[in-house]
Amino acid sequence: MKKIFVIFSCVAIFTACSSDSEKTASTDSASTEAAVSEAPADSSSTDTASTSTTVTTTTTATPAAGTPAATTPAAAAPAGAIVINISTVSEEMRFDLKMFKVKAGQKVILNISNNDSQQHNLIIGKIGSLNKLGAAADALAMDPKAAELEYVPRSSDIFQASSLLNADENYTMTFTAPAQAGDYPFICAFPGHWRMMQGVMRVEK
Ligand SMILES: [Cu+2]
Repeated sequence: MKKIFVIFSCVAIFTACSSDSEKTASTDSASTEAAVSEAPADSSSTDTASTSTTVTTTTTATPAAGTPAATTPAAAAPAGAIVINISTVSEEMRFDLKMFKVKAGQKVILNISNNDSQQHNLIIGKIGSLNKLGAAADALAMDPKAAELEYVPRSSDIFQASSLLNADENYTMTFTAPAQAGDYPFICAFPGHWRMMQGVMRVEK
């Protein structure tokens, strides 16, 4: 009899937990699709703790069974990864970071938040490619396929690119930093934006 009761309560707890996490998941991703893991970017406002939370949520895309995860969030952070949060600044046509630094070969998790009412994206180019990428971005204004391309120019100088972000949309870019140290320019490639919306990812040895 006792056994049955124990089993029953386990099932009850499990059901409660999993329906809970479903609820959180659906409210968080209510905004739209695009972003891989948009939840943490918003809800994490306190720095150090949130950094690890962000990482965990990125890796643990499906909550469900492993309920104990809730109490040990930092565990799944990829070793040596760096988390960078960058946002567009509302009404100012710029990113809030002019530069961020990463280590060569390091795993990078770049959380991009579009806090502006306009659409923006973020592309990272090869060393020295700023003007070329800017020109390619401006040329998109004449390209009938630009929207389809999410305003990412067709260019071999692009190292990483986000999708086009609507107002209040977030995007998480995960990549391995280049092995070669140097300054890698990033811009918003929506035509005309790059002159204001640019910065540098500095890769250090
Ligand atoms: Cu833009």
